[in-house]
Amino acid sequence: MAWVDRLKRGLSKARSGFAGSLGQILKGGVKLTADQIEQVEEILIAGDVNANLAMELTEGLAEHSRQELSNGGLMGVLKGEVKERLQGCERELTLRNDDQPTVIVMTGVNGSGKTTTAAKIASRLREHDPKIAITFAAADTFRAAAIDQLAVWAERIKVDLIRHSIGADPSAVVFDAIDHAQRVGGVLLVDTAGRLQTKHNLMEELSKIERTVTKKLGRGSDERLLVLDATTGQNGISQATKFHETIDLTGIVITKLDGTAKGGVVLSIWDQLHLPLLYIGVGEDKEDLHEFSAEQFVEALFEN
Ligand SMILES: Nc1nc2c(ncn2[C@@H]2O[C@H](COP(=O)(O)OP(=O)(O)O)[C@@H](O)[C@H]2O)c(=O)[nH]1
Ligand SMILES: [Mg+2]
Repeated sequence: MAWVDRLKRGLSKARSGFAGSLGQILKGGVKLTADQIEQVEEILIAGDVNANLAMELTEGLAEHSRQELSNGGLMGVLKGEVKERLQGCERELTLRNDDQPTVIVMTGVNGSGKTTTAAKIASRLREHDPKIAITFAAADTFRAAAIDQLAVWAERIKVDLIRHSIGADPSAVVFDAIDHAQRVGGVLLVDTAGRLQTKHNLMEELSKIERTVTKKLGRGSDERLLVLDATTGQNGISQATKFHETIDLTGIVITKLDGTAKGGVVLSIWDQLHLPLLYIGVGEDKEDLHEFSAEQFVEALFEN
């Protein structure tokens, strides 16, 4: 199945709660009443668009609604406004072209999709370049199952895996993994733990991993990606802020936009954090992760 179709299928629930009800109001051909404008704002907020942004978007819409727009015209205006808002939020994954390995650290709370996303990114990199060397660092040493899960992916995608036993120091795993990546080159993807109950330790651990990278390579990691579960909605913003304070994130991956997620979280994250969105995930298969395109996303989300 082509990506655009996967995207549309994944966003089908988000769309029905969003475009469906918006489409009714934004049919065009008539001026919007103050009531309707308020309704639009409410629908956007219910779809996880943060209140400020929802207000700004509807203000723009209200202005246009004074003109006589043909059928569907106002929906087009809204899409245009959203796309304009998302300008600058797309960015490709950094890949070094010197002789050093590219180091990508995956972070995020438990269950957000770090391990699967690391695997999906590896698989996409392979697709683009079949000869690229890829190493996984199993730096989530908290649970044996976490290491095994990464091992299964490593076997499936045929990438190297550097692992220690359960309970080992994650930074020691990263240390060895960098050694390995320096020999084989290419890309090192570091899978980390995300337990919430020991948040302070988690943040310390992430800082220590980053220090290990710096000590070993004389520079920081190339990407520090936060993997965010879209179904956490506005909570995602505060999560992102905390991670950003600790490890100076370089970008975001939003997962689980399929299911019950409301697509507006994508707009809110960019609006509030201005961190680029590299990939979005709309399912569990490895084909369900893709480089983010604002144009595609907005079209899929607001399609009637
Ligand atoms: N529906 C859906 N499930 C996902 C997506 N990304 C990851 N998952 C699932 O979420 C669960 C937790 O993922 P995992 O990678 O283990 O999370 P981690 O704890 O952050 O490493 C797994 O069952 C994944 O298959 C997505 O985009 N959509
Ligand atoms: Mg994991």
